[in-house]
Amino acid sequence: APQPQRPRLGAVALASGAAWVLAGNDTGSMVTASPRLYPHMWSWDAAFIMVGLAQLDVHRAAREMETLLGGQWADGMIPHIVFSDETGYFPGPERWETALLGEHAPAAPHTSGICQPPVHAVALRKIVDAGRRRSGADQRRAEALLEWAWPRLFAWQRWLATRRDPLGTGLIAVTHGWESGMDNSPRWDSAYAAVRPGPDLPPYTRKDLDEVGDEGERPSDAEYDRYLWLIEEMRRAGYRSDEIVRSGSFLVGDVFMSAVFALSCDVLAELGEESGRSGEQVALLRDWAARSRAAVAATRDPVTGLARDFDVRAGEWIATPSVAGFSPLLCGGLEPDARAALVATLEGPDWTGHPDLATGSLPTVSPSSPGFLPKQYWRGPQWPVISWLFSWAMRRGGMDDTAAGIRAETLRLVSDGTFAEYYHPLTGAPLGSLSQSWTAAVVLDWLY
Ligand code: 2M8
Repeated sequence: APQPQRPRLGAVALASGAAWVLAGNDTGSMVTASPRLYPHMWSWDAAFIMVGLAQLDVHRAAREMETLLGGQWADGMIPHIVFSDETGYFPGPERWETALLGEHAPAAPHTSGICQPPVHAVALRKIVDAGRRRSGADQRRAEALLEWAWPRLFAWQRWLATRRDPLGTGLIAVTHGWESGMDNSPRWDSAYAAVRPGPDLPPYTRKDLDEVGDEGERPSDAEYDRYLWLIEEMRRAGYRSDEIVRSGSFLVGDVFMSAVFALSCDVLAELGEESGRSGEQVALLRDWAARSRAAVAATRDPVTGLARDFDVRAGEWIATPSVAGFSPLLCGGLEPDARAALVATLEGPDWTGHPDLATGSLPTVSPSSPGFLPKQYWRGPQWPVISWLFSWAMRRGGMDDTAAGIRAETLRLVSDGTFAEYYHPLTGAPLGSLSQSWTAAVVLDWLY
């Protein structure tokens, strides 16, 4: 396989570089997702950033959680963006206008009106563990954060369980591809084909293309029209989640979101048990976890064994394979044979064992798949943060060897020291934004 040509950094230099990236993106109260492309706080980026910060500075990590939850809506939703004062991103607060139109949105800070995958309980776990390991003031800060954040994260999980389970099965639905975190994954192509932007879509100018030189690394204009149209629908529905789930043009049971939800319910329940939280709330978390775990397992394609999304509007399974197919490995729930088969697929020649890959980090789409586009955002590139999440969850689930392999191969990928948003799977070239915070953060966790 062709090897990346850039000089490689050793662990000490790599960890220093990662810490430097986080420091450079830190406004004091938030570490923005990246320096120019994303100068705000993104919900699931922030959680991964906390995982990295926890290794360096428990107090700073706790502060990050407080900033994020400072944008939480009154109904429990954690919005996908908490805006800084920067103007360099579209759609910004003036396009969303959540404080004006949405009854649950805070007046300040400015927030978007959709959500992202609920990885936040994992971040809280990491901060608490780091604090307890260090003891003293770090431990006190972490315990105080646990006390303060637990009910807020419980409210967030409850919002997903009650507002986003339209089929009543535990399969958590997204109302916009951005909510999945995997914006333009081929997973969403069929559902987006049914989204028809109206002639009254207010005009707009993209800003992302100013920051990423090669537009082939970003979603297309046709995709953006659909992203903006869904926001227009939400604005007109006053950001009422019941109305959006009832009538929005896009509603998909997201198997990856559901697996992350189940995982986080369990992690939050454990934290609750350790800190003497109400048995009733802990029991609810366990119930939601069990329900979503079963729902995730039930999505598997009978032939490939890969988990699938369900297009609620069309009433059909989405057959397009992607990294989300491995979602059962995040939350458990498979019989041993089925789990072993799914791990074998992950390590096999269509995925991390594909002979053309520069490193065995997890690609977002299989290089064997017709939808594979090696530099196109969520259509093939390797995202270190996705590999981190699978590695962390698989280690937790007892799949240590696979977890260690993903870690080692992804560290090899990122040892060029660019901390790119995503990487070309066949060459290892950095793509998208450089100095992306969540890439730096997960590298720090891996090296500590
Ligand atoms: C990307 O998404 C934003 C929209 O939310 C964008 O393209 O403008 C995605 O990779 C998403 O998962 C991520 O949270 C965000 C910030 O890194 O960028």
